[in-house]
Amino acid sequence: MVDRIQHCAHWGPFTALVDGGRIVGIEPWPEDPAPSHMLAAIPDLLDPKVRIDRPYVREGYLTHGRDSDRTGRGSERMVPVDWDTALDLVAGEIKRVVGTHGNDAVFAGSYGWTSAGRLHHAQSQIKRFFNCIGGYTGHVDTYSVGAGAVIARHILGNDGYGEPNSIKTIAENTELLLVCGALSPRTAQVESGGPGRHLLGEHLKRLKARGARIVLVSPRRDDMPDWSGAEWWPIAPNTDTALLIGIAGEIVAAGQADHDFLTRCCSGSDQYLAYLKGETDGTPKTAEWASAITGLGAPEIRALAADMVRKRSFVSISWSLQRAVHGEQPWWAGTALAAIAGQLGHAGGGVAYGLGSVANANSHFPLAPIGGLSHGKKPNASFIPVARIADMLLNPGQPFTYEGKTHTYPDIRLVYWAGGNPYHHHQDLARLSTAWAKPETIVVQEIVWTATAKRADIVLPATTTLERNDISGGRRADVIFAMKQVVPPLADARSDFDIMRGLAQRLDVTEAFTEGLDEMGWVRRIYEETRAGINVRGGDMPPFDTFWETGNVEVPEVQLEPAMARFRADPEAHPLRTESGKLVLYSQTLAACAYPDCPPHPTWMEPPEWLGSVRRSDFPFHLLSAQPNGRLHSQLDWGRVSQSEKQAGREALTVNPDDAARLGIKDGDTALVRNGRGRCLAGVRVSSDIRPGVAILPTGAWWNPIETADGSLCIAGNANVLTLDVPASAFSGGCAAHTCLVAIERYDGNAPLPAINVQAVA
Ligand SMILES: Nc1nc2c(c(=O)[nH]1)N[C@H]1C(S)=C(S)[C@@H](COP(=O)(O)OP(=O)(O)OC[C@H]3O[C@@H](n4cnc5c(=O)[nH]c(N)nc54)[C@H](O)[C@@H]3O)O[C@H]1N2
Ligand SMILES: Nc1nc2c(c(=O)[nH]1)N[C@H]1C(S)=C(S)[C@@H](COP(=O)(O)OP(=O)(O)OC[C@H]3O[C@@H](n4cnc5c(=O)[nH]c(N)nc54)[C@H](O)[C@@H]3O)O[C@H]1N2
Ligand SMILES: [Mo]
Repeated sequence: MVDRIQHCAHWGPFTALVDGGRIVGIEPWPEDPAPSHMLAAIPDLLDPKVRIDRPYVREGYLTHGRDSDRTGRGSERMVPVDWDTALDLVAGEIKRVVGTHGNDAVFAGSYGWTSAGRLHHAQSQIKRFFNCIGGYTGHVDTYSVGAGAVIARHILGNDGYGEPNSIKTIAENTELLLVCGALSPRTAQVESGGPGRHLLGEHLKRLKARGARIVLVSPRRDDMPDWSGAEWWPIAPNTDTALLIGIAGEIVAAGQADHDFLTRCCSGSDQYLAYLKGETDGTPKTAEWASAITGLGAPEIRALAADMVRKRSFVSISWSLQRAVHGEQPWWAGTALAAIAGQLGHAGGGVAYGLGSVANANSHFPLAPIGGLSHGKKPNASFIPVARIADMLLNPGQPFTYEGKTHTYPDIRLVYWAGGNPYHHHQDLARLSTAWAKPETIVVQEIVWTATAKRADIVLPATTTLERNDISGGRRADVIFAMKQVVPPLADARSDFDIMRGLAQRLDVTEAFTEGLDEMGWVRRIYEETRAGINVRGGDMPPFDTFWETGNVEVPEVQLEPAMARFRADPEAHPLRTESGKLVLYSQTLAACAYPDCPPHPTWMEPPEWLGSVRRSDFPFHLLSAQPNGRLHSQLDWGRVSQSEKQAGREALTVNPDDAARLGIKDGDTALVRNGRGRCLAGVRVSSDIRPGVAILPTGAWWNPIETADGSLCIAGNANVLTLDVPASAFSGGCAAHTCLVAIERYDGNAPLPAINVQAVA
């Protein structure tokens, strides 16, 4: 008999077909018009070759504890132990570190996407646990949007997710859509907490059917679907700020700026307009000026400026643009452009960040108060901007800046990571490796033997989402799904909740941690909290038992407040939460900071590595480590979908045919990609969909370094051996992965193929 069991992943809802405890099929939810192709890899979550079957302790750590040789991480044998031994060891170490050095000495920021369920959400579980015992050093912001969220808070008064101009409103009203970055079903496949229906394609089709003009500004043509009919403007990476400023400068020079909006609704427009006119630096920001930086045509830029005023126009800026040095600037310059062009506050006009970057970004569903596991209150203040992890470990006691204030890095003795993979997500992995040897103890709670798990002292095996009960519900979710247990737990693996409960018992905080609830008790509570929140807003949802029985429930749609329209009509009555109550075009806060890398108005500044830089003679290519099409970051890299998109077992590197000819490489060859920070191998893919001088190596291939005569070489093609670990600016400290120059050559050596399925256990 085949059982049909409802579940949901980050890339969508599905029914698992189970026969005799084995998954024999995965069916997408029939109501999803565009299910993700990644669903096919779901059964690979249970692959015993990659799974951690029981707790392990690094041999040197088992013998010497915190006095062990920490450089042995990643190379020493991992010794299997039973759960009591592992949990006693972890609990004892937490007590020791907290008792001797205080809670700030524990880093439990534990960034990472883990699995979709809201209860077993690993980051929430460990934050809740550490809050029960006095706190931890955490992180603020995300790798996704570090620089962008910070600048948006200061110029718009929200984190940039709040702009209510939905993709539906755009599809219905916009006449000219300027897309900087991507607007692509590729990234819109996924949502933290699980998407419901994948609707981006349908909205784009409606926009196209209305005859809207779409301009795709991106180094790659496939950042929008072919059928969208977008014009492709192949910009040099990291130069969009110059384009957006140049367009604004042309509008101002043509006397077409919306002075009414600038005067009533913006603060500091005089200073910004002076910069555009060249009054402050002697350089008028013209189409020709922007053309020289971006590599785009000046006449086209000038014509686009006129069109942006004439039509109902919208600027869509991907999250990717701010994952770069000076990442604040493209968001700010795009917002300023929408203001100058007279578009903000009109339906289908304005600016949005990250449209399509994930499934529900700017979906037309409101920010439904979807429940989750409460973290509780954090008793201590210690934090870092998330992407400063290596910097923190390397520089205890040293100052760092964030949002205009100076703070001090804590002295971390214990790192506890659950549900994230820093050896995937962090930049400059060689630097991270140096930093990783600093803490006395590293605990990693994982489902599979990632590079991070292999470099832990104590490894705690978690069940996958398929082995436990949970509930979905992402930001702006349109549907919530029951995530029912599909198969029994693998070997000795335990759910994230069970593991943390085991630690809570050992630290005498069981009641505070569990509140007397078990797994299903918590799933029920999370649902009922969501239901209560939606009922308060006039919506209606069935009781829990009906939901669990049915397997899913629609989240009622609540009318969005047209906040920008209200603000435009009466800015005094509806002030923004900014320093002036208005849209900030010149920031007094930033003027006071006087950071050279984040000036008080949108400004073009050369990044340290880009196609216009002098370093280009040694490293001629701008590397973009975009999100992979066939997996979520590093998750399921071993799975059938991710593997099918590789080139001869290594991550595929896409380059332009002219570049390939010059380098003497062709489809299927192996390339050596290198710079001063690291080296990796990749499979060559040649495509005219990419701008010359740019190479794309999707992020997330499992780091697989080997030692060679020329130093360390990642044979799998992990882009983060090459990327730059610097803050986007002193203001945000955001991740700057997309600022990176490399050299590429043909590789004729005999390095082995990546062996992803090899356990770290001797
Ligand atoms: N070069 C470059 N680097 C980047 C980016 C880029 O664009 N370029 N993007 C950045 C961005 S935006 C992000 S969000 C980060 C993503 O970085 P991460 O979120 O760290 O990446 P994931 O691969 O999703 O890591 C999640 C980990 O959780 C584990 N896991 C899955 N389910 C469970 C579970 O139920 N329990 C536990 N305990 N563990 C589980 C998975 O095996 C995996 O190792 O990467 C960043 N890094
Ligand atoms: N399939 C899949 N989807 C995902 C993820 C995944 O791992 N897999 N990860 C999810 C996560 S956590 C996040 S945060 C989002 C990220 O969403 P994004 O940041 O939007 O995704 P990226 O793929 O990094 O970048 C999108 C495109 O931006 C373009 N780009 C990069 N730099 C520049 C630039 O300087 N100028 C211009 N004009 N274009 C540039 C690149 O061509 C790239 O294809 O994606 C989410 N969606
Ligand atoms: Mo992200």
